[in-house]
Amino acid sequence: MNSKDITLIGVPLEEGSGRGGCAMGPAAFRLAGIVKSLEGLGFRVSDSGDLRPEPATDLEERQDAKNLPIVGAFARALENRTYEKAKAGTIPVIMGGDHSLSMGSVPGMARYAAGIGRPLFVLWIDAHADFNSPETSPSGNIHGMPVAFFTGQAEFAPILDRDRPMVDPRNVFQIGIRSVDEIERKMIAEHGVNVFDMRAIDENGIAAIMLQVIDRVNAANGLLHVSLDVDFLDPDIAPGVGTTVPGGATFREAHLIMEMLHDTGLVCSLDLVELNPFLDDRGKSARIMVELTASLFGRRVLDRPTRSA
Ligand code: Z70
Ligand code: MN
Ligand code: MN
Ligand code: MN
Repeated sequence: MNSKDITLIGVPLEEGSGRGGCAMGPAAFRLAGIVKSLEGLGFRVSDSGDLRPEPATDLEERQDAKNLPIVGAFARALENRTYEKAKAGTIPVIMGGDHSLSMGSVPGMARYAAGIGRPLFVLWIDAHADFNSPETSPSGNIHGMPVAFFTGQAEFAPILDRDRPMVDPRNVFQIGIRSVDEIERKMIAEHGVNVFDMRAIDENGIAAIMLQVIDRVNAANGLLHVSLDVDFLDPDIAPGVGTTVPGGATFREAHLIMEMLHDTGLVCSLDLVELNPFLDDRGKSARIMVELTASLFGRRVLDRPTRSA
């Protein structure tokens, strides 16, 4: 999208992750200078503050989907806020919060995309596939379920309208995957999710993978939602996350993804998730996430001719 307006949406949600800390994420992104850094790139930035919904009284507590009343309430509030801000012509940037928030942001963008007659694609940048359902989840933590939810494969409670636009699982691209549960592995294959695991990155390089993704979105005249989980990055450079997985992406690989995406003009919205400031090392994970956001929105070292579609 070529909008020069960004709306920040704070989502202090941690109940999907099974531990405390992610609720401090929005404050850490602000402290790391996300507003100034985007303004410096020529954007008008409006911070819409933090969502603070009450737990939903119509959703029940259950062991296979922990804290559903509050996670569901956040999903509802965020679906709405994301949709409204996109419809108003701005680019929603969601500051999490744990990854269960994508049960709100992605459906909100799917509703927006359907309204303008374009397909929504999702780039899931994560160590995890997050394709569990309450039936398959080993932990009951909802942050391991959002992809199954927004593709319509885990309709575990009336959280959002069942008739809402879903994302076609074949329009989901996952990059950096290196921790997948047994049943989850079968599910992503069965539903045609496009998965580029760490081995694919090592064998082909990030650039070749990104060109494939970009070509697919371009060919369909799609919109692209980017969902960036801190644990995509190697724990050495980004320790501020509850579920560190060894063998993550380098600083250079992550920046290259963002720079290539910027040049396409296809990105309509962004989730920044799983930052846990309580586990961070002097703010370095918050800072790297803000730097990656700046690269996505056009920070570059040198001008270069843009690659034609
Ligand atoms: C595991 C589960 C997960 C993020 C951990 C872990 C899921 N597959 N997702 N951290 N972001 O419990 O479902
Ligand atoms: Mn995740
Ligand atoms: Mn993850
Ligand atoms: Mn199915």
